[in-house]
Amino acid sequence: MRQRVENELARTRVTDIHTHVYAPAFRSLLLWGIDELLNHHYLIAETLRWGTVTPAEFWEMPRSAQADLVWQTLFVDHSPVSASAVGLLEILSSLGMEVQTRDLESYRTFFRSHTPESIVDKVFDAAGLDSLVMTNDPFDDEERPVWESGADIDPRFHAALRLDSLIISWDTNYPRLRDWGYDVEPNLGGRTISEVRRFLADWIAVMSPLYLMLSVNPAWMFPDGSAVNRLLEECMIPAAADAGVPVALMIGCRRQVNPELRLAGDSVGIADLASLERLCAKHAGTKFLVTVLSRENQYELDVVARKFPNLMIFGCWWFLNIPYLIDEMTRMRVELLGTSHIPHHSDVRVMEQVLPKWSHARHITADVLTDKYCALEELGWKVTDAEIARDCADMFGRNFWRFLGKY
Ligand code: RAT
Ligand code: ZN
Repeated sequence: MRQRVENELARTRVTDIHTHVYAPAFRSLLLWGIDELLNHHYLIAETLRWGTVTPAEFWEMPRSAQADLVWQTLFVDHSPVSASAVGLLEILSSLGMEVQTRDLESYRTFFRSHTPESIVDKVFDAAGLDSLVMTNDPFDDEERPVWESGADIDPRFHAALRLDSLIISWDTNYPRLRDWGYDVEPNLGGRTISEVRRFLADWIAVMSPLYLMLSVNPAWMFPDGSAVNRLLEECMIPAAADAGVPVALMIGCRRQVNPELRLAGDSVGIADLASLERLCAKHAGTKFLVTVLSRENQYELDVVARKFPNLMIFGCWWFLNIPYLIDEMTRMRVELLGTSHIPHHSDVRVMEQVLPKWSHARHITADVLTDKYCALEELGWKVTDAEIARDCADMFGRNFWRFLGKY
């Protein structure tokens, strides 16, 4: 049974529904190569724990020296046993490098023989990826001009319109909307709501996003009359409805608990998922794609998903994306929801990271499904290869496209 499940999973094509990588048209925004892999913020956080340099000293260093320090600290001075460190070695190994040489310069040489396009093709092929979804922010000054130039974007890279800059950072960013010709007021008065709707419609027309996305902190309560919820309910949800796309919510990240660590400075907190229930109930006609950061919320999230067909839960987000917790969460979801969920997304920032992410996803899903199918066979229920293939295709992509109404 294990072999049959593995065979089908090896053939299953993946849609990676949330990442932070960009199509090659976005040029330097597409991160790839050994120095970027070493400078991933997950590894930076682990390096700074050893205290050989302060965060301030680290940020002063040139990029390649930062990568050298991460390598020295996490791979030479200590054994690379954390999930992120193992993941890096898995990348090197699956691209054909010898990890035992521990020769950082030879890894640099390997990547120098590639181009962004060649590395994208190589990892899409090796990871069995059909397509992925980027995270796209019109407030990003490097990203916006690429969209405005009408660049030709590799069709394997879909857009998602991320609205944290607009909604969570409203107080900082509303003046930029004014600069761009939208008549908005800080307190959301006057024409603000309709002008924000116009802004969203304009960017939806430019990006054709598969969904609109927002992350909220664990203290998020719904409803509460806050500016965040007004912008969510009066702008984001209606704009998504007009575009016929879901609203994606990521719940439970406490941003910048240690700002010195920059991107690595965010933390986690337990959220109140009764708010999510009230949101799904009030907006029954809206489809919500949701992931939650706290391990403690996972059981509750699965139960909420049982109550609301307009809620599709996805992925093992961020710190949850370690084999130990992916296994736990996938088992619990399968037992509570069958195959009607999206168990994995990669959240990668550096292109090659999809390799270990999706090999773990396949491996752990094989463990879980094998146990379940074996239990069925003990009851006399025979599972066909076609049924195994169907279940894998659902969980690795089709449930997403079906939820979008595009399958
Ligand atoms: O997983 C990450 O890399 C985080 O830094 C976040 O970007 C998070 O996934 C998010 O989308 O907010
Ligand atoms: Zn993310």
